[in-house]
Amino acid sequence: MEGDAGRDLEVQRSLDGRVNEPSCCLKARASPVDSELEANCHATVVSGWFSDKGGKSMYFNNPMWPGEAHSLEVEKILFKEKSEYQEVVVFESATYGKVLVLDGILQLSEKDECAYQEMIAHLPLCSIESPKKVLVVGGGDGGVLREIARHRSVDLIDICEIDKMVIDVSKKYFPELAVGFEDPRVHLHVADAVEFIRNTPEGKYDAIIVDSSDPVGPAQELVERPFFESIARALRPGGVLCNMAESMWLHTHLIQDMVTACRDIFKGSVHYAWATVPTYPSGVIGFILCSTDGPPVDFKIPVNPIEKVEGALEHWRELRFYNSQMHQAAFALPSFVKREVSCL
Ligand code: SPD
Repeated sequence: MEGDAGRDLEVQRSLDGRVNEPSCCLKARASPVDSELEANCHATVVSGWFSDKGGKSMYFNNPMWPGEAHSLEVEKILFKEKSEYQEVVVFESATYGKVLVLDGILQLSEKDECAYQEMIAHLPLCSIESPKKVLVVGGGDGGVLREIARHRSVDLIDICEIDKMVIDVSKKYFPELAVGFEDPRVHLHVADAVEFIRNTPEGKYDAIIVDSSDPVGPAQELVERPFFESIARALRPGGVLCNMAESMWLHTHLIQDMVTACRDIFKGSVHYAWATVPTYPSGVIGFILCSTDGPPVDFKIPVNPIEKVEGALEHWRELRFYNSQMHQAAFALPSFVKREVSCL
């Protein structure tokens, strides 16, 4: 129920003396879809606001950003269900469009998803000549696939996502991202990525892109050495990895651990790049870029500039964030990062 009817409901509840009832519960009761969510809507939304909370809370124990909460005003909860792996929530926000949340952590908003998906895809793919075979780990929303599809040279895009519910929800609520699944070069594997990569033939991929959630719970394995070792094995000589690598404002220790592991395992180059994404904690997100032993890769200068890739700028929709200047700028690091993370 929308508009007047919803407002009436809110007034009526107040007259009933339930003035402390948070508006999210009132909104939840105002439509048939949301009423199923009523009992649990506090898990993610309090008084009409979603908060990406660090530290301990009633439902989450997310140690990634203790002492902070990042909030968006919620217009309406559109979906909330527990999959086999995590709680999946979609809500309409007041100012960032629809938002996808997994286990209480914001994964993307329609307004700023372009920055993350474009950078994580084009930083590696524009750093090598004619990428052909690409693997995406995670990325079940399809946004990274949409970006990879801009590269005509690519003839195979494997994606290994563990949670089918993320894919289904994205197809329903985020068609601008899920359009990535429509490309005929895409082969979907709903599976555990650790297992999948372990069984991948040696040297199969030119590029691997790890678009994971934060390393708490099941994604923890995705920042550990054995996983990086399998990735290095699955890449051809001079192949490249681009791995989501958190925030330089919040996670220099984690970044250091990843850089150290990658320097040991990948015998080519290892670099850190970053981009602004306003809805992520601290407003930035980083990427670790590595190449295996083989033809040298200079990540800082795109040898395969997107502006020269035929049809890339407009494929499905215009690029919104990435260009060759942003590529080069992404590798400039603040002094404190250079100090705190050695070998960068
Ligand atoms: N702190 C949130 C990091 C989210 C990384 N994955 C986002 C998925 C978008 N395709």
